[in-house]
Amino acid sequence: MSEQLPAHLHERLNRYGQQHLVRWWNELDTAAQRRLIEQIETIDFARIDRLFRQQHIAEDSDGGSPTANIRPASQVVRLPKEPREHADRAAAGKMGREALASGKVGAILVAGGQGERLGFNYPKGMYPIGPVSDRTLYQILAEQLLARSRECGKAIPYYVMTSDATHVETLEFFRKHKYIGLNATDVCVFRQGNMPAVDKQTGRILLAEKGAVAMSPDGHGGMLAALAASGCLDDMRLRGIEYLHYHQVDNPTTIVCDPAYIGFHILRRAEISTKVVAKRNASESMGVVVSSSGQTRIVEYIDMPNELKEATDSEDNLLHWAGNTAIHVFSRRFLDRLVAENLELPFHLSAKKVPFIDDAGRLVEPAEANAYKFERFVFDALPHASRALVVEADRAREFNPVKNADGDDSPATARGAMTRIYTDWLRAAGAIVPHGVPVEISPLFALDADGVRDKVPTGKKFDGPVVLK
Ligand code: UD2
Repeated sequence: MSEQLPAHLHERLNRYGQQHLVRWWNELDTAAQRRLIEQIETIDFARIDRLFRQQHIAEDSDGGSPTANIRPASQVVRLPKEPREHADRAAAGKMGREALASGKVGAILVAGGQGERLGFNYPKGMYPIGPVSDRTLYQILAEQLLARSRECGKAIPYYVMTSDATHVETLEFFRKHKYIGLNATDVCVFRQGNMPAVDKQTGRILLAEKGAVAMSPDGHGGMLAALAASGCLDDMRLRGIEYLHYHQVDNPTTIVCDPAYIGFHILRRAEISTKVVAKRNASESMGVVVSSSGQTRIVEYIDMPNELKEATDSEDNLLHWAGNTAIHVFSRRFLDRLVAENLELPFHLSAKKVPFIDDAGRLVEPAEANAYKFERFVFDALPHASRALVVEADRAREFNPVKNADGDDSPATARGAMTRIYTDWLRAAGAIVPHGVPVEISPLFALDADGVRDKVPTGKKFDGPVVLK
């Protein structure tokens, strides 16, 4: 018995030229028909249509590029050099620890990405990155949060954003690993929304199977709607959370809930803060923090013309040096306000290879980008902030992401960075670590060099691979 496609859906599909989505309707069993109806109900066809047309207008005309009158980021808290700057950073650390100790701080982990570049068939957070222990990215980041909670004497809630691509396996991972020692009630795993992929030429929505639309996560900017829809924003309010430390799953050297960073955010009365590091070179694939008509913004690397990427100042340094680490602090009231104002972050279209079912019913694996995906970027909230703070971070210490299977920003470079950081801590504590000996320090043993100093006797020699935990 075949379900009838509801008349209102038929009419909507016809109106937007998307009736091919039900071409295989009669081949589907009732359950598949119901799933397809559910998917089609979630699609805002008018928005997809508009976004596709705008993209073609943008492509056809030079359209007043988004980087018309940008200036280098202003109001940056640079890495401390002068004694006063060190004193400022110490005061910020004190303020941050007070906020942590009074239970005002939560953490957001974005882990919904599909991690295509890594070639790993599970959620990226499950990637084994510990240089000696092979502990996963999820474990290393969650252990940091647990260590920070113990240090400040207050549970820090972890809001973990997943997508259809990562949700089930992430939930299973945390359950299987007993939430890495965190209270299960302090880990809120919430799922972001999806957007369909469309054919790059025609704008037609693609089918991934005869009975399923090709859907992808709607970008880390989907976090705003997902925090509201999942009740996580209410949960933050109920817990008295005022500040959220936001970080990506791909960077094991993130200083999760860095007290000085949170402290600067509070002292400078910012609504959103962004940590930046100096880009390695002009062509590095990183968004940059800029000022544009008095507002702080982030321009993604794909939107930045080369002449701007390569522009230098009188000392031959990159004019647009402030690479976006995607480590933010958000004031919860700022997020509340954006949701209350129904702020719709803009969608960015990116050309991708998306397998699809062709008109003859065959699955096609395209050799080149055949489709557009639609993503929201969380940093597009920046222009809506009354004050947006930019804080420089020490790249070698804090920014060593896992993005590519090899080369730059790969598991090898991240493991190398972790070994270097942990070796530095041990040597600073007076231990002896011969060159090339891989050492690993769990956050539960120590969060920094000071923590190691308290636990490792001076002169202790490490002559083989070791995990201190
Ligand atoms: C991002 C930034 C880039 C730079 C770099 C730093 C964007 C568009 N670019 O590049 O400017 O800051 O990071 O490492 O942000 N994610 C979701 N849901 C999604 C998409 C992504 O949760 O729908 C998460 C993903 O799990 C990861 C993070 O967002 O933790 C970054 O995702 P990405 O790999 O798409 O961003 P990338 O590395 O291209």
